Amino acid sequence: MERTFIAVKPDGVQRGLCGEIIKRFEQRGFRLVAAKFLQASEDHMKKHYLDLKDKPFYNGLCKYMSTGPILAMVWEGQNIVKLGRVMLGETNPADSKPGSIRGDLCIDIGRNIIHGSDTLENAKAEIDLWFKAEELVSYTPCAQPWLYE
Ligand code: D4T
Repeated sequence: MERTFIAVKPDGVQRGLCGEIIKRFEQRGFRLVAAKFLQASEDHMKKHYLDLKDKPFYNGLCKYMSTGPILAMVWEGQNIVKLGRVMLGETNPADSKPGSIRGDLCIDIGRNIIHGSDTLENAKAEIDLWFKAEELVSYTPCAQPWLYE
Protein backbone atom coordinates (compact mmCIF):
# COMPACT_ATOMS: atom_id res chain seq x y z
CA MET A 1 0.00 0.00 0.00
CA GLU A 2 1.15 3.52 -0.79
CA ARG A 3 0.12 6.89 0.60
CA THR A 4 -0.11 10.17 -1.26
CA PHE A 5 -0.72 13.79 -0.36
CA ILE A 6 -3.74 15.37 -2.05
CA ALA A 7 -4.80 18.99 -1.50
CA VAL A 8 -7.83 20.89 -2.74
CA LYS A 9 -6.33 24.30 -3.51
CA PRO A 10 -8.00 27.62 -2.53
CA ASP A 11 -9.74 27.84 -5.94
CA GLY A 12 -11.18 24.33 -5.55
CA VAL A 13 -12.39 25.14 -2.03
CA GLN A 14 -13.95 28.46 -3.09
CA ARG A 15 -15.71 26.74 -6.00
CA GLY A 16 -17.26 24.15 -3.69
CA LEU A 17 -15.43 21.18 -5.21
CA CYS A 18 -14.15 19.47 -2.02
CA GLY A 19 -17.06 17.03 -1.94
CA GLU A 20 -16.71 16.12 -5.63
CA ILE A 21 -12.96 15.49 -5.22
CA ILE A 22 -13.38 13.39 -2.07
CA LYS A 23 -16.14 11.44 -3.84
CA ARG A 24 -13.86 10.54 -6.73
CA PHE A 25 -11.13 9.17 -4.46
CA GLU A 26 -13.65 7.29 -2.30
CA GLN A 27 -15.45 5.80 -5.29
CA ARG A 28 -12.18 4.65 -6.85
CA GLY A 29 -11.69 2.59 -3.68
CA PHE A 30 -9.00 4.64 -1.99
CA ARG A 31 -8.96 5.12 1.78
CA LEU A 32 -8.85 8.47 3.56
CA VAL A 33 -6.08 8.40 6.15
CA ALA A 34 -5.99 12.05 7.27
CA ALA A 35 -7.62 15.38 6.48
CA LYS A 36 -7.36 18.94 7.72
CA PHE A 37 -8.87 22.22 6.59
CA LEU A 38 -6.50 25.15 6.99
CA GLN A 39 -5.16 28.37 5.59
CA ALA A 40 -1.45 27.79 4.94
CA SER A 41 1.17 30.52 5.38
CA GLU A 42 3.22 31.72 2.43
CA ASP A 43 6.33 30.28 4.15
CA HIS A 44 4.66 26.87 4.39
CA MET A 45 3.79 26.99 0.68
CA LYS A 46 7.38 27.99 -0.13
CA LYS A 47 8.54 24.80 1.61
CA HIS A 48 5.88 22.75 -0.18
CA TYR A 49 6.89 24.05 -3.62
CA LEU A 50 10.65 24.30 -2.90
CA ASP A 51 11.55 22.24 -6.00
CA LEU A 52 9.94 25.00 -8.14
CA LYS A 53 11.88 27.85 -6.51
CA ASP A 54 13.64 28.83 -9.74
CA LYS A 55 10.42 28.98 -11.79
CA PRO A 56 9.06 32.41 -12.69
CA PHE A 57 5.64 31.54 -11.22
CA TYR A 58 7.03 30.33 -7.83
CA ASN A 59 6.45 33.51 -5.76
CA GLY A 60 2.99 34.16 -7.21
CA LEU A 61 2.01 30.52 -6.75
CA CYS A 62 3.09 30.44 -3.09
CA LYS A 63 1.36 33.75 -2.38
CA TYR A 64 -1.84 32.61 -4.12
CA MET A 65 -1.88 29.27 -2.27
CA SER A 66 -1.86 31.15 1.05
CA THR A 67 -4.81 33.43 0.21
CA GLY A 68 -7.57 31.02 1.17
CA PRO A 69 -8.35 27.71 2.82
CA ILE A 70 -6.96 24.40 1.59
CA LEU A 71 -8.30 20.89 2.23
CA ALA A 72 -5.15 18.83 2.89
CA MET A 73 -5.55 15.06 2.79
CA VAL A 74 -3.63 11.80 2.86
CA TRP A 75 -5.10 8.94 0.80
CA GLU A 76 -3.94 5.33 0.73
CA GLY A 77 -4.18 2.49 -1.75
CA GLN A 78 -2.28 0.27 -4.13
CA ASN A 79 -0.22 2.34 -6.59
CA ILE A 80 -2.02 5.50 -5.44
CA VAL A 81 0.75 7.97 -6.30
CA LYS A 82 0.55 7.09 -9.99
CA LEU A 83 -3.20 6.47 -10.10
CA GLY A 84 -3.86 9.70 -8.20
CA ARG A 85 -1.91 11.70 -10.77
CA VAL A 86 -3.89 10.05 -13.57
CA MET A 87 -7.13 10.97 -11.77
CA LEU A 88 -5.93 14.58 -11.46
CA GLY A 89 -5.04 14.97 -15.15
CA GLU A 90 -2.24 17.13 -16.54
CA THR A 91 -0.88 20.22 -14.76
CA ASN A 92 -2.46 22.33 -17.50
CA PRO A 93 -6.22 21.64 -17.51
CA ALA A 94 -6.23 22.38 -21.26
CA ASP A 95 -4.17 19.19 -21.76
CA SER A 96 -6.28 17.11 -19.35
CA LYS A 97 -8.63 14.49 -20.70
CA PRO A 98 -12.37 14.58 -19.91
CA GLY A 99 -12.94 12.21 -17.01
CA SER A 100 -9.96 13.55 -15.10
CA ILE A 101 -10.53 16.00 -12.23
CA ARG A 102 -8.80 18.89 -14.01
CA GLY A 103 -10.23 17.88 -17.38
CA ASP A 104 -13.76 18.03 -15.98
CA LEU A 105 -13.63 20.83 -13.44
CA CYS A 106 -11.18 23.63 -14.35
CA ILE A 107 -9.69 25.67 -17.19
CA ASP A 108 -6.57 27.66 -16.24
CA ILE A 109 -3.12 26.30 -15.21
CA GLY A 110 -2.93 28.86 -12.38
CA ARG A 111 -6.31 27.70 -11.05
CA ASN A 112 -6.01 23.93 -11.46
CA ILE A 113 -7.90 23.23 -8.18
CA ILE A 114 -5.95 20.23 -6.84
CA HIS A 115 -2.46 19.09 -5.92
CA GLY A 116 -1.26 15.49 -5.86
CA SER A 117 2.22 14.14 -5.07
CA ASP A 118 4.13 13.14 -8.21
CA THR A 119 6.49 10.52 -6.72
CA LEU A 120 6.49 8.22 -3.70
CA GLU A 121 9.49 10.11 -2.30
CA ASN A 122 7.72 13.49 -2.65
CA ALA A 123 4.54 11.99 -1.18
CA LYS A 124 6.45 11.01 1.98
CA ALA A 125 8.07 14.46 2.24
CA GLU A 126 4.75 16.27 1.66
CA ILE A 127 2.86 14.11 4.19
CA ASP A 128 5.60 14.91 6.75
CA LEU A 129 5.36 18.63 5.94
CA TRP A 130 1.57 18.83 6.32
CA PHE A 131 0.78 16.22 9.01
CA LYS A 132 2.10 14.93 12.31
CA ALA A 133 2.50 11.15 12.53
CA GLU A 134 -0.32 10.91 15.09
CA GLU A 135 -2.75 12.62 12.69
CA LEU A 136 -2.57 9.66 10.29
CA VAL A 137 -5.23 7.05 11.09
CA SER A 138 -4.76 3.35 10.37
CA TYR A 139 -7.82 1.16 9.88
CA THR A 140 -9.05 -1.64 7.64
CA PRO A 141 -12.09 -0.70 5.54
CA CYS A 142 -14.71 -3.46 5.26
CA ALA A 143 -14.49 -3.33 1.43
CA GLN A 144 -10.79 -4.28 1.48
CA PRO A 145 -11.24 -7.89 0.16
CA TRP A 146 -13.63 -6.58 -2.54
CA LEU A 147 -11.04 -4.09 -3.80
CA TYR A 148 -7.90 -6.22 -3.76
CA GLU A 149 -7.34 -9.83 -4.85
P1 D4T B 1 0.77 20.63 -8.28
O1 D4T B 1 2.17 20.50 -7.70
O2 D4T B 1 0.09 21.87 -7.86
O3 D4T B 1 -0.02 19.39 -8.09
O4 D4T B 1 0.95 20.73 -9.82
P2 D4T B 1 1.74 19.75 -10.77
O5 D4T B 1 2.61 18.81 -9.99
O6 D4T B 1 0.76 19.12 -11.69
O7 D4T B 1 2.63 20.76 -11.57
P3 D4T B 1 3.90 21.61 -11.11
O8 D4T B 1 4.48 21.07 -9.85
O9 D4T B 1 4.78 21.75 -12.32
O10 D4T B 1 3.26 23.05 -10.83
C1 D4T B 1 2.87 23.44 -9.54
C2 D4T B 1 1.73 24.43 -9.66
O11 D4T B 1 2.16 25.62 -10.30
C3 D4T B 1 1.12 26.10 -11.14
N1 D4T B 1 1.75 26.50 -12.41
C4 D4T B 1 2.49 25.59 -13.07
C5 D4T B 1 1.53 27.77 -12.87
O12 D4T B 1 0.84 28.60 -12.25
N2 D4T B 1 2.13 28.12 -14.05
C6 D4T B 1 2.89 27.24 -14.78
O13 D4T B 1 3.41 27.61 -15.86
C7 D4T B 1 3.09 25.92 -14.27
C8 D4T B 1 3.91 24.90 -15.02
C9 D4T B 1 0.20 25.00 -11.26
C10 D4T B 1 0.59 23.99 -10.48
